Amino acid sequence: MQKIKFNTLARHIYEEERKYPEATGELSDLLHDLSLAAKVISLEVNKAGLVDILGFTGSSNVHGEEVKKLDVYAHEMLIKAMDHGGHLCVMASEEDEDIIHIPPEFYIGKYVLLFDPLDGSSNIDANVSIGTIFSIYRRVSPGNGPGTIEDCLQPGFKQVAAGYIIYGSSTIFVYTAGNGVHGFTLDPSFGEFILSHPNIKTPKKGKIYSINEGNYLYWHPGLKKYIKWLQEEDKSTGRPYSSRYIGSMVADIHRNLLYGGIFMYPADIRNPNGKLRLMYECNPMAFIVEQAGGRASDGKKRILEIQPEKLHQRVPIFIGSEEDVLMVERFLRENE
Ligand code: AHM
Ligand code: MG
Repeated sequence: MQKIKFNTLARHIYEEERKYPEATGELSDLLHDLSLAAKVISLEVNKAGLVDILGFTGSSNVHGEEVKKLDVYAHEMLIKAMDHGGHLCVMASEEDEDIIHIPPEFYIGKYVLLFDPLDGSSNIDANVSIGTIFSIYRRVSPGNGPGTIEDCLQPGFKQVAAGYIIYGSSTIFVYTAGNGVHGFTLDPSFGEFILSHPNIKTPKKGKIYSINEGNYLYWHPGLKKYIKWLQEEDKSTGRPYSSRYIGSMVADIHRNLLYGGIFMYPADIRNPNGKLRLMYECNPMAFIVEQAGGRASDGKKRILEIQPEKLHQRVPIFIGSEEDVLMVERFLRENE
């Protein structure tokens, strides 16, 4: 078993920051505040199964108080935890149509935060893993006033940091600040994220594919051929692959990151741009997977190089082990 240094997320962030003498500590503060929000959301997610007894989400609880739906709760908790730290100039959330301004009474900072508060939220009632995804950029708009939409619409390669938190059999916080990918598991007894997955590297080639096969009929012919190819037997290329699909992107990609494999949410006849959002889901996950040695594309182009046009833009995504993503790109190209 690999011996892992006993370290907390807070200390790890601080140690990483010290490697860069020019660092101001602002990014560290942001990551720290995010981890605090994650702990609070994690507690609430763990209670989700009790809402039938203690009060339904979206209705009133036993005290007659309004109980928020968990994704709305996570959205509001993140804003509450992040808006007054003095390091952000603007935020955007998958749960909000428009950008989120920093209230005028708080300091305006130089960073931009985008997040999907609770990805895979349709899985909540079945006790299946769900997660929070975040993405951090530097502001690009001039001046020190409030940030603008321009600050939010930056291509993914400009991300300064990205991460996700999965609320699963345990809660794990995974992040990159451009210097590798590191994972921390929450010890619920004393409420600290402890380093459990230092410097995650994803296998160059996997044995797992993850896609909603119910959409088969609507796929691109190249994709149909690729999936059939994965299911054929050929020992020299490690086929057939196993199929695994949770339906929570963040959990599906996390599993494949550790074991190797490919996650796909393609475009199809009904959804010409796929389903997943570039700014809240695809960019942060692409940054993390690339940092772990993997690859992420829309079938042709690197996800991180797509110039976003709108906040809630959707893109097809093929993400995971490098050789697997290269292979699906080839099938798509050769069967145009
Ligand atoms: P959400 O942000 O509303 O939860 O939707 C995103 C989720 C992803 O986590 C997941 O990969 C995908 O939707 C599943 O979609 P489908 O049910 O079409 O397979
Ligand atoms: Mg989502």
